[in-house]
Amino acid sequence: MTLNRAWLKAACLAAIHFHPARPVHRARVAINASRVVATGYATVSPPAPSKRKMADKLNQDERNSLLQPLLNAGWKVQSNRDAIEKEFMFKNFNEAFGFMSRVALLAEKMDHHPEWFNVYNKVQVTLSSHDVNGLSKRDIKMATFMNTLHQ
Ligand code: HBI
Repeated sequence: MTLNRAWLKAACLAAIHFHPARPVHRARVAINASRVVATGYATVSPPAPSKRKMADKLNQDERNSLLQPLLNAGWKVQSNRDAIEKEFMFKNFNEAFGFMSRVALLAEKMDHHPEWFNVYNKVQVTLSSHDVNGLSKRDIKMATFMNTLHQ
């Protein structure tokens, strides 16, 4: 048997052995899954907020000091949630999307993302920190950046 044919045979055997659709492989996965359910380890509670992130949740003094400049600049605290919101208007869609693009770069850098809605030249933004279920310094930083862009 030539070397090429030997390699091809080995490759075929490997493909058969590791193919995910292979019944044995599926069976093993099913057994593992049933075992997981049977042992009750299937549900995993969400990770508790890290100490670092909890540390940046706004305390009352910080709410009074850090939030006030934002409230003076058009941000509002939502009535039914520990979050802040603001509606930004731009000359056109291009300006609005440019704003969103720059904020998106910061969001990725911070690993902290706004909740927002855009239609044409309007961008409605809500900021809150999901991992601490409320406002944090990350929201203050992002809101301040947005205001700087929109001046
Ligand atoms: N964005 N607003 C906000 N709040 C978060 O807790 C958050 C986020 N973006 C990414 C992120 N957390 C990651 O740390 C993962 O928890 C998704």
